[in-house]
Order: sequence, then C-alpha cells, then structure tokens
Amino acid sequence: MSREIDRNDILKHFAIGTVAEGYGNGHINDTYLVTMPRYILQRINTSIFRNPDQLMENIENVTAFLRERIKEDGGDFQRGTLTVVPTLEGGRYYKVDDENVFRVYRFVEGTKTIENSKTPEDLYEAGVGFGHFQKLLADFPVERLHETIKDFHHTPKRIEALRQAIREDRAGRAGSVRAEIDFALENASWAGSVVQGMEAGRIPVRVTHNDTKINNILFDQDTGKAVCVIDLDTVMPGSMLYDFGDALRIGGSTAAEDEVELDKVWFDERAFEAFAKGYLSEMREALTEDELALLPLSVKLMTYECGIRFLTDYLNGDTYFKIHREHHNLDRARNQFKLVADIAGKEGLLAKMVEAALKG
Ligand code: ADP
Ligand code: GN1
Ligand code: MG
Repeated sequence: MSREIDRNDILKHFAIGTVAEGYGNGHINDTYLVTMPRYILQRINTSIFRNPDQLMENIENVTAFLRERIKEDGGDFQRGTLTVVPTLEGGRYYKVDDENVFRVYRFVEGTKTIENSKTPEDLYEAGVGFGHFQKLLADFPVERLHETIKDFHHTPKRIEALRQAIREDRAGRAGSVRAEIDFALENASWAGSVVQGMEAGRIPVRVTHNDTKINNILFDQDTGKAVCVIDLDTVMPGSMLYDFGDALRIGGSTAAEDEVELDKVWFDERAFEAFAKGYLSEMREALTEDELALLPLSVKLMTYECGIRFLTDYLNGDTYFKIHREHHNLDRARNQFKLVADIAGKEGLLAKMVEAALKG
C-alpha cells in the first residue's frame, strides 16, 4: 500500500459502525451490548484487475446468490460466504485514485487458513469446500459474469506469452534458463486438452473460482470444516478442471511452491485421494464422463500452466508476481516443473483413485 494513504481515512468512507443493542433483563440500569464486528480492508490490485466496477459486480452477484442458497439450506449465511460492506454512498469500493481502490468485507470469525503443512483431513475438507462452492453456484447464470482477467487459464495462450517473452528476452535471462524453456516447450503438446474440450463443447462451461489455493478457503478453527471460499476476484466462466487441478497444485505438493531443494518436492497421491473424495462427495452427480476422465490430467495441467507463468514473468523481469528474492520466479518455475514430472508418472494411479472415490 502506498505510504501517503491513511487507512483510517479510507475506513471513514465505509458503512462500518459499532452497534449498541439492549442487553440482559436488568430492572435498574439501562444495559447495552456494544457489538464490534471485525472487517477486512483490501486494496484491489488495479494493475491486474483493471475494471473494479466489473470485478465488484461479479463478487456482489456471486455472494448474493450464495447467500440465498445458504439461507434456503438453513446454513450460516454470515460465515458461508463473503459479505461486501458498502461505502456510505452505497458503492462497492472507495477510490482514491487509479492505484488506490479499496473494498471492505465482513471478517469471517472463528476461522483459520492453512498455508503449508496440511493433512489428508484438511485436503478432504478443502475438496468439500470447493466442491460445495461449485455445487451452490451450478444455477448461477454464467453469462452474467465479467471476465476479470481475459484468457486467465487459456494454457495455449500462456504458452504463446512464454514464446513471446523468450523472443523479447527483456531481462536478458533467456540464455541462462534453456533447460526450463526446453521443458516448458516439450510439454506443450497436451497443454490444450481442457481448452480444446471446452471449445468443442465436450467440457461444460461452469462458474469457477480459478484461484483455488488452499489458503483461499477458511476452515473452522475448532472443527476444521470448510466454512467459506474467499478471494473471489477471479470467479469467471471456466472449467471445473481448473479449480480441481489448481487446488492440488499446492494442496498435493510435499513442499512450498518456492522450495528450492527439489528433492523435497513431490506430488503426494494421498493428498489427491483425500481431496478427490471430498470434492466428489459434493460434485459427483454433476460431472460429465469427460470431466471425470481429466481429473488426474488437470493437476498436471494447472501445475504446468503456473510453472510457465512463473518462467514467463522471470523472463519479463518480474513484473507480475510479487517476488521476495532475486530469482524467486525461477525457483517457483523449477519447483512447479519438478512437480509436473512427478505427477506425470502417477497419472494411472490417480485415475484409479478417482474410480475408487466414485464407488466409495
Ligand atoms: P490475495 O488475493 O492477496 O490472496 P485474499 O482475499 O485471499 O487476498 O486475502 C488474504 C488473506 O486474508 C486470506 O488468505 C485470509 O487469511 C484473510 N482473509 C481475507 N478475507 C477474509 C475474511 N473476510 N475473513 C477472514 N479472513 C480473511
Ligand atoms: C496468484 O493472489 P494469489 O496468491 O491467490 C495468482 C494465481 C497463481 C498464484 C500462484 C490473479 O494467486 O493465479 O496460481 O498466485 N493470481 C492471479 O501462487 O494471477
Ligand atoms: Mg488469496
């Protein structure tokens, strides 16, 4: 966040208030409970999300729809979806200037996120959480969603962007990463599977989240159950294979996304098994044969796609992903490619796990 912006000044523009309600049954004094809901303030990254109106319209529509669905099911709609807090003028965000656009959500209480160490139980719950999210949105009119980042998971276009970055070689790094470039381009042959399936109408277009990192789901602090799917900036029309694969890209790795010791980086098939069981417990009836058949490949595909995005950004001079050290994007790309190679050797095993999860 830029230095000159005072966060407390920003907050004055939102409809945030403490509420004093009558409390207890006293006969003498007037007693009020002062409730102080907590909130999340976020600066929207407008260099990536260039149209905040469309972005917030998507989020408002999706969360309103989810809220109704959760109410119909008798669930806790205060915690089951994000709630956008309006500005005093009734807007969905407050804009200082093009770089400083802020929004506020209600804080979802009593929850935790999982960053790196995760158990099969966590993965099962994450599967239930993302599966349930997609199930609740099954009837959402997908044509109402704006494409907040065009061609976000269009892997062949991501490969095109990599080829362009190699040609331009803006940071003068292409010569030093030949092995990574070769790996990326050698694997380009199967990278169009999902996009081609969608274009041919074999794979349905659904409402998808498109950024199903495990830390984009809030789990109940006490029970560990999935409570709320967050980070809805990339909710767009897409394939459920994007969400399934992307969740396991991080959820199924034995190491962090930027681990440099590659002999620590493996794909854990037990994580896949647990996530698939959870996800399919919600979504098995909705999925088509083609979608089911591509579940193992989706994990390899999303990991590969993320790897080429990191490599592209490295070649472009680190302009997209935040980095915390000099070769961070290269470390990430190598890490993802190591996982791709490991997943490739396990696809048969993963397919058997899907079959077993469908029966169980
Ligand atoms: P980013 O796009 O930068 O990943 P997120 O929207 O995922 O941003 O928010 C970052 C983190 O903030 C989340 O991983 C979560 O820990 C926390 N968070 C975000 N929104 C809420 C919320 N409404 N209630 C509780 N925690 C939240
Ligand atoms: C970004 O914002 P965050 O950390 O949830 C990226 C994802 C990548 C991920 C890699 C909008 O996600 O697509 O998979 O980093 N989000 C965007 O860690 O590009
Ligand atoms: Mg996030």
